[in-house]
Amino acid sequence: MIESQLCQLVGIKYPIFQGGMAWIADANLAAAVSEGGGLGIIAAMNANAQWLRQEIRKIRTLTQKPFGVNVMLMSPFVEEVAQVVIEEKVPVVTTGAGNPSKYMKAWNQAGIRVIPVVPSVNMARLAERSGAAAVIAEGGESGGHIGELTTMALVPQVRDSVSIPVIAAGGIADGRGVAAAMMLGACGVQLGTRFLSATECGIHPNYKNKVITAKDLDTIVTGRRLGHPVRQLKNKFSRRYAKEEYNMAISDEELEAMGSGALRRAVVEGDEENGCFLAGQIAAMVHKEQPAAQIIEEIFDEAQAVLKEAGKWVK
Ligand code: TUI
Repeated sequence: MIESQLCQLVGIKYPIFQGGMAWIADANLAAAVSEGGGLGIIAAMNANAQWLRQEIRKIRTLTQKPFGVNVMLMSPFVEEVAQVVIEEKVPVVTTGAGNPSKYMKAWNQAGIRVIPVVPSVNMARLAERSGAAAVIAEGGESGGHIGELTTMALVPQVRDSVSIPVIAAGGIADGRGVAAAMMLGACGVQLGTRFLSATECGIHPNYKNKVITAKDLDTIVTGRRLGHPVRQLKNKFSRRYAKEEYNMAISDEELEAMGSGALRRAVVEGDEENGCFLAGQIAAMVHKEQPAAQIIEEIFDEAQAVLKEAGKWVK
């Protein structure tokens, strides 16, 4: 058994969070992860209060265990979503793609444990000062919107800069990654891409298949020109977008419009040509579809074996 302060902090068996993946992390996936002993997280993404409230009420019919909501701070509905998590008494809120400071006081007063995703030491310090219970240090190996630093560089620097618990994310697929994250000073991990292959993950079969068959060099980062770099699988859409980013005859607005609706086309329609298939660099380490609970158990069996074995280096 791996004992971690993160388990006590949020009331879970294994110190693992499921990333709040837009269009993907709904009540079904989050409930399966929570039932499996991790923390399932519903992604509020760009959805409105009504959708989020419905998903929160749904997860409560599927599991009694703790769960979280990820608030994407660039959402046009962020204000109403920030209110819904209070009204619905969500136990844990993670945030992404921005600075959550302005919401922290109200969330803390409502008894919510707030755990922001941070891409830098400065953001980690700011999160601690404004009342975060922990931070998720996410390296650029991950899928979706990413920062500049790798997990290997970011996690120990964040660990040295704050006294709240640090959760590692980005580039972690299995027990070896969990063990490595703990060596870097993390007390737990957040995984996104690995859960794309969960049986309970409702993405289009084409999406699952693309992840399962991906190879090491199959992801690409686009969106740097607009200041929002995003890691996704290579396909016709991402290659065209990458090319147009360097085409100064195309305006920022036209570039923005090219990306609009692309994630939905991937998740819902499985459109292999025109969809945006967000995934991290470890997609190549995802081999088969299996229940979320089995994924978690497999990862922690391996992490335990690796951590035990690690002691053998010291003579
Ligand atoms: O948020 C994510 N991953 C995401 S969000 C998303 S939806 C989206 N799509 C296109 C552009 C933007 C968003 C898809 N994937 N991960 C957590 C994360 N947060 N990664 C990086 C950050 C982050 C970045 C800047 C957190 C804070 C931050 O602060 C900057 C500032 O100064 O406010």
